[in-house]
Amino acid sequence: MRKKIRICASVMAAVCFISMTACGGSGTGEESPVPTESQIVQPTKEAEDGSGDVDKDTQGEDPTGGEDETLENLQPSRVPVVTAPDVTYEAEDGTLTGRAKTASTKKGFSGTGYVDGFEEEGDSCTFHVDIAQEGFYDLKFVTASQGGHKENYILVDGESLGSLTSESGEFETSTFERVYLTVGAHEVSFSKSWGWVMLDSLTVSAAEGLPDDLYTVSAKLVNPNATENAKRLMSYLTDIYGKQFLSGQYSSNMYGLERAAVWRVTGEYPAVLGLDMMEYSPSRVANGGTTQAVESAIEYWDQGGIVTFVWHWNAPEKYLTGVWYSGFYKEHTDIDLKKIMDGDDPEGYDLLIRDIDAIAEQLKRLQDAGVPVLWRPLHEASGGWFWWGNAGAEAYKELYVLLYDRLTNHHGLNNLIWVWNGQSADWYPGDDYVDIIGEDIYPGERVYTSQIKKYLEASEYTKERKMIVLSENGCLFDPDMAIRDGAMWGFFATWSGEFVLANSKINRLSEKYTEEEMVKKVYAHDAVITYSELPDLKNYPIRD
Ligand SMILES: [Ca+2]
Repeated sequence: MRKKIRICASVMAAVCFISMTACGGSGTGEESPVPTESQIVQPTKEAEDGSGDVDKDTQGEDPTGGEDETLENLQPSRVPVVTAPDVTYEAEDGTLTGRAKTASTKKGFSGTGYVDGFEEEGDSCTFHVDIAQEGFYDLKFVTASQGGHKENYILVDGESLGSLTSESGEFETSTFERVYLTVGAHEVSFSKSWGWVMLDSLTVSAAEGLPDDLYTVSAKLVNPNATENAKRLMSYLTDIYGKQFLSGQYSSNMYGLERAAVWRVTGEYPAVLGLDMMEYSPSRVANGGTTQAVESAIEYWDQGGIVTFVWHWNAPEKYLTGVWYSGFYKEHTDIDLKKIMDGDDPEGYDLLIRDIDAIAEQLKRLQDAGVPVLWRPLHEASGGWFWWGNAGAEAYKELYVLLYDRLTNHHGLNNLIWVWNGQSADWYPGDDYVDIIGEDIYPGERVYTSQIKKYLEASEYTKERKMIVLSENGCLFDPDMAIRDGAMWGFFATWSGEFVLANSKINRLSEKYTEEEMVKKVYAHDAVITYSELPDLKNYPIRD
């Protein structure tokens, strides 16, 4: 069965508003949220000449597209487990740059000392590692913090692998799991991000194989009353999990510039459209905030796409102390979640319920239209930059469960697939409230590594296997590296604005975070599902 969908050019132009939000610790979030006239987008090339029309195949007979044989080949390669013995390299024997210097005052080190003085950008210590057997290795760094939680960069041969965390004032091991190393010489660098650590040594040891059941997840949703369409969507996600990645992109709406920019260079649209409930927060509505996010989600689902919603929950008016449209950041509100959850601010509790009920109305519109939602509220909590993450894990978990209960049991919202995005085991609310685990990762500019470390960490938040997704990303990852490493993110969802757009008013791709060649590679990759490759989700078979 073939189905052709036409997008009306005039509608496309009329509803193109700029996406104005940014997210988390890496976002900007300070721009005016109300689109001005100058932000109304002019018709783009494909809108004018109709080249933006979407052809969409559906595969009614075989919803997986009959590619099972190919899929088998795409499963993370079972690279043989390395058998080489551990080798330890002392930091004091490494190559130091900038202010990094050897020291021996603090006891507990191995070798003849350690390295400190990581103070300025560029301060680093490089270990020269020799590898005799190709495969995956764990890099075990021994560090001591010079004052609480610290994060610093790890690079292998100049490629960033992400951040290494040091917590203790005593020398302790922090492991970077599953780093792929070829035979020969490699440079492993510890480079200043936050600085203020003492680096003692690096031990390179053979990594264990991945757990056999890493991608074996249930399609059963935590809400026993989940709608058919929610079950169908989760069944599809489960079927492709461990084999393929769904492409995703945050954008202000279906015709947003971010999607158009991806299409312009790849000829493909993302399978998942990322949207925000932010403007439905009562304190934004009161200030004139408007959005068409729900309408757009309905249209996208109707046209065969998948939608995910985050909620930048703008705190109730009475707690806003800074810029009203930044009222989800802790700095712009004096709301005390612990006080509210402890029963010491009953008015605050009522206001939170009022806000939840306002969002429930919007989610209800989606449910009434048959739209299942990959629902990601209270995100990035453990980072502490949002007010819901600023009062500790316990208050957050109480709020998460309250939100789940209110939406599910009070409002009867059964179209939600719950994507938990607290990003720390201590903040996990329990298996009964989570369908999918999301990690948001902004590794820097043009860092295409798989982020396997975060993937494996997320897999250990719970004993029951849950699907793991990259719920927000800055740059894209290289699918070949992810498959090799086993970082089989169920979907990715690139954040909006500067992460994709070179200019906030036209659909020109920015190469700051991801180069055009990599965007093309990702969207053309056999293991990446684009919008045009989605099956007919409204008739997809429901798995147990
Ligand atoms: Ca040492």
